[in-house]
Amino acid sequence: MSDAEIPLHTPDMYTHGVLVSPEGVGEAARGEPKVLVTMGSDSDLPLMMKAVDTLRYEFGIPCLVQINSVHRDLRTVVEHIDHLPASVQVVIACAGGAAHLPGNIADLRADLPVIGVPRDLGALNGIDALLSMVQMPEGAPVAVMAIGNAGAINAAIHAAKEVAIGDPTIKVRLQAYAAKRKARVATQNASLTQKLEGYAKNIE
Ligand code: RP5
Repeated sequence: MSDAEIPLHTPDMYTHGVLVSPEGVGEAARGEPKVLVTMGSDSDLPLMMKAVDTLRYEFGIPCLVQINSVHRDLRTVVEHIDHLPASVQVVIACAGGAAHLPGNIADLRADLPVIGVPRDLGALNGIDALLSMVQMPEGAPVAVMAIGNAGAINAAIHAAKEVAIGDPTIKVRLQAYAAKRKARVATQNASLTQKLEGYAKNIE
C-alpha cells in the first residue's frame, strides 16, 4: 500500500484509544496500529512517551495508546483488550505499584506477546511493579523490561523486533538504530584524549 492509499485515522475507528504514527496523533495519524501501548493511569504517560516516541520516530511504527486500569475499572479493560484492532501484533503495558495489568492482558490475549514496563513509583520505587510482573505463574508470560526510562525504550525496541519478524522494512530500521548506537561509542573514543587531558589538568 502506498502512503497516499493509507487511510487517515477517523476518531470513531478505535474505542478509548488514540492512534499515534510518524505523521501525527489522533486524526492526523495514519496507518493501522501494530503495537498497543497501554498503562494503568495517565500519570504513567511521561514514562510511556519514551516508548511511543521510540516506536514513532526510530521505527515508524503506528501504535494505539490506551489507558487501562485493572484496579479502577477492570470490566472496561476486558472490553478494550478483547476488541483490539486486528492489526495489533504486540502489547506494551506499564503500571506502578502492585502491577497486574500486563499479566492480566497476557491471560486475556493468549495470541499476543506482552511486554511489561515497571514504573518507578511510590515507597518501593518500582521494585513492587517489577516483581509483580516478572513473577507471573506458569502459562501467562510477560516479557519484563527494566524499571523506568530504560525499560520503556527497551520495550519499544523489543516490540519493533517482534513486528520485524513479518516486516523487512522494520528490520532495516532496527539495523540503522544499532548503527547509531555504535557511532556514539566511536565519537566517545575520538574525544577521549581531550577528556583525559582535562582530567590530568585538574589533578596538577
Ligand atoms: C497504577 O497505579 C498506574 O499504572 C500508576 O502507575 C499507579 C498510580 O496511578 P495514579 O494514582 O497516578 O492514577 O495502576
